[in-house]
Amino acid sequence: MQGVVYKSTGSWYQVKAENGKFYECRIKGKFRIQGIKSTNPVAVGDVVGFDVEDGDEETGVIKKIIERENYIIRKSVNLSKQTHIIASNVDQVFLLITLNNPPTLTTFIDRFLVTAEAYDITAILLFNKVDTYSIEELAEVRYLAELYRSAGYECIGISAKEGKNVDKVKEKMIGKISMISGHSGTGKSTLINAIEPTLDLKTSEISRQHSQGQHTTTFAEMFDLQFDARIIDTPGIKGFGVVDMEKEEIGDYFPEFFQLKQDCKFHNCLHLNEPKCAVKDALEEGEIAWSRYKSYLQIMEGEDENYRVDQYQK
Ligand SMILES: Nc1nc2c(ncn2[C@@H]2O[C@H](COP(=O)(O)OP(=O)(O)OP(=O)(O)O)[C@@H](O)[C@H]2O)c(=O)[nH]1
Ligand SMILES: [Mg+2]
Ligand SMILES: [Zn+2]
Repeated sequence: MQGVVYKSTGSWYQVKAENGKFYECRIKGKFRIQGIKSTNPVAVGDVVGFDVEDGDEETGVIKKIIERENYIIRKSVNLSKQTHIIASNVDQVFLLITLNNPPTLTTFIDRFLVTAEAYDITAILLFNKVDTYSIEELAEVRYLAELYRSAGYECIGISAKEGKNVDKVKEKMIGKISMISGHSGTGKSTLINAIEPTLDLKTSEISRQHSQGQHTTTFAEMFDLQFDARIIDTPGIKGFGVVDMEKEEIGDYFPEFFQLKQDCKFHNCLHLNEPKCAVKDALEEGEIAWSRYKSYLQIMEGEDENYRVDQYQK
């Protein structure tokens, strides 16, 4: 039978078959596909072929994974440097961003966006918790939204809790598989509940002491919504390590750099110290955000994102 993985807990996979029925599946033996070394061989969103186990109508064994159209993969930022596929075969990803409670740094946003670009997945930025911000903080949100709009991304200010602009987000989800991502505590599950209250997903307050989320959602899970849409809730991610990219390709995953590349003197310009570089000129002119360029340098140097960048420096 063929089905789609809706949830993975590491050893068990919940697979929805074409007949609409769910099966608890395992995998047998070692799975290594497309040469990706990841901690999870099978990810939510994977289309899999599986056999129903003898004498049992509810369990099965996954035999193969149909080639993925795309996937979002990250490298953990701790010493293990393991790679993990967050989800596959998604049409778009919504990145939830909060200014504080918890803070989301531009370096994190940029790494996430680079990965989405690399796998050709549309990313939409949702600035959540707008109900909690002061006038100054709202100005900061506006500044960031403008920055990312000029880089080519759609940005929406929302309040998952109060429902502000949730309809706009919902509209974008029609007919698609959307993945929701962001740090723990940014409101991913709250947003999904606002879109589909019957799901009643678990949410928890962020820790007051550390302004961090509590990692309430522990496994990625896909849900069918009552309107024609599917959504994947994911556990909060701490850091986002970019997986194996060639230095020459990284600049192409910054859309505003890529657009200017043809005006650089050298066609293979890395926008570092080359003469007559259109990207560096635009940076000098203030047309490219300094924070974006800093993120670019960090990724080029293979630095991890904890290496602090003055994110609002212009
Ligand atoms: N004021 C306000 N609080 C919000 C908003 N969205 C979410 N929250 C709160 O933020 C806290 C964290 O929300 P969750 O939905 O659990 O966050 P999450 O991103 O799913 O977190 P993890 O599952 O840990 O990754 C909860 O206390 C929510 O009520 C919002 O728009 N405004
Ligand atoms: Mg959650
Ligand atoms: Zn250049």
